[in-house]
Parts: sequence; structure tokens; C-alpha cells
Amino acid sequence: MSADFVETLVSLAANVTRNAALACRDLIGKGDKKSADGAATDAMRNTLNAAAISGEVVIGEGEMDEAPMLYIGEKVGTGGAAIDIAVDPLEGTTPAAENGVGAMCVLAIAPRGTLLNAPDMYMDKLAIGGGYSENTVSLTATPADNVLALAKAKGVSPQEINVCVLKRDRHKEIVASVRSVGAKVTFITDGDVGGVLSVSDPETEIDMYLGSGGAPEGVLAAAALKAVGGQMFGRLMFELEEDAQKKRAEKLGITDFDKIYTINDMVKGHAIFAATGVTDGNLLSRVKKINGRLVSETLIYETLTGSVQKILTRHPL
Ligand code: VTB
Repeated sequence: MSADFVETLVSLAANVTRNAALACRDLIGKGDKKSADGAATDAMRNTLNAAAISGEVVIGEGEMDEAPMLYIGEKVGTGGAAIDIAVDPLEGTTPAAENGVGAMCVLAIAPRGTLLNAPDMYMDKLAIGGGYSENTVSLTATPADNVLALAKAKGVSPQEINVCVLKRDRHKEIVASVRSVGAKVTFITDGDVGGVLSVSDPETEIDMYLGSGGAPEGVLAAAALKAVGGQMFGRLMFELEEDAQKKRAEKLGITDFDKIYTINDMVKGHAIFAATGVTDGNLLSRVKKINGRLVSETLIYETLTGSVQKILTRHPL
């Protein structure tokens, strides 16, 4: 991807997530996840369809028969460069409906065929920020051993390591293991794209992300984390006796069900990631009305130059 083309895609990506966040703003806190998600999805699709790209949705709202819009395989754009599109129009429908923490509109763009077509199922995830040597941590090690290894690499005591985890019963063992070596756990209630990304922002003081969440969200987070040289590992979690899951994965080209995906397996080349805040979180603020104008916050991660930008937009009246 040339620098000019990346610039074009950056502004497209920012436009898409901003429009989605503006579209669902009036539905925040109204207790209706579906309508909020629908408004964001509609806006994303309209913006993508007006763009001079030949986009194909590889991570979307579901398979063709279950999602009317932005389904996997849907073609978007008026024609142009062949690119993969990954979307989570409203990442965190629950916090959006409840005006909770960390809902955002998310999109990643990459050259055609370079993003992992992740099926809609759980993925076990492990992420750390940039600046560490390869194999500092591993999905096959215990959480406690990963904390010890990261503390050593960072040159701090394990007590100073802060691990972000989705607050779910299924993560009890991870939490106990992390705390057994004296490290901190920071819980989030929803939204593990933001959870993974918190390792990329020193202001959050989060060193590691651990736990299971959506596989599509894993690929989206990987697209951003790659820009800052972070590391991420993911393993699809097939449920026992769930042949249908394996069939769905096979349809998307996945044959090795035990594979541990690295960040470069999930995002094979360059990528552009954009997220606009819908509710307040530790990375982004909600769309606010200031002096009668809507103001949004958008984060852009871009792998070509390794840049991270936060864009504040004052929207026209
Ligand atoms: C995951 C996570 C998302 O929802 O999909 C989660 O990746 C659903 O997990 O970021 P549970 O089944 O445990 O609720 C999110 O947190 C989005 O809200």
C-alpha cells in the first residue's frame, strides 16, 4: 500500500466509524441493543458503499443468511482497490444500551485476502504491548507464568503487572492464577477490542490482556495492535460435540482447529484500524454536544508508518 493510498483509507475508515457513532448516539441508554446496533450498521454500510473501493466484508454482522447488512462476503463500494473490510459496527451493544463503559464503532481495512476470516465463536486471547522480544509470553503457558515472564522482560516486580480481563465466571481460573503471583487484575464488563487495545496505551497502565471473547473481535484488535508492534495470540475455542462450529470454520477456510494464531496470522499485511467512542471508556470518550456542536473522538492505528492518532472532530451543525 502506498502512503497516499493509506491516507485515503485512513480518512475513509475514520468517516465510517464516526458516522456510525453519530447514527447511534440518540439510542444510547435506551435499553434497545438491536436498534442501536442497526443504526450503526446502516451508517457504516452507507458510508462504505459510497467509497471508491472494491471492498469485501470478511468480518461482519454474521453470515449471509443471518444478517441483512454487512454480512460476511458482502461487497461494498463503488469500485477501486480490492480490500478486506472487518467491522464491528457497535462493539459493546450492552454498554451502549445501558450507557455503560467502552462502547465504540470499529472497523479495519486491509488488502484483499490478508485478514483472518474468523468465525463467530470464542477465541482465547493473550496480548501485550510493543517493545518485547518474540515469545516473551505464550498461550500455552499459565497466566501466572506469563505474568512472571512479562515482569522480567519489563524489569519490574510481578506486583506491578496489571492484567485486563473480561469479568466473566469462565475467567475465574485466569484471575486466580494472575493474582497468585501478586499481579493486579483490571476487569472490564464488555468490549474486549478495547481491552486488548488498552495494552497499547501507556496511559491505561495495563500490561497484558487475557481471556476469551469473540474471535472476530480478536482479529479487529490485532489489526490495531500490530501498528504499535504489540503481540497477540489467539486460539479458536471449539465447543465439544459442536460439529456445526467446525463446519462453519471450514467454510471460512480454517482446517487446523488447534492452531495458535499470532498477530501476523490474523493480520498478514498492513492494516488500518479505526474506532469512534460511543460511550465513555478508557481509550475514547462518547460523542458530546459542546456549544451546540457534536464532537467525536476517533482512534486510528495504521501499520505502514506505525502511527496512532486520536482525532477530535467538531461536526457541522
Ligand atoms: C465478546 C467480546 C466482545 O462481547 O464477544 C463478548 O469479544 C461476549 O462475550 O467485545 P460473553 O458471551 O461472555 O458475554 C463483547 O464484550 C462485546 O460486548
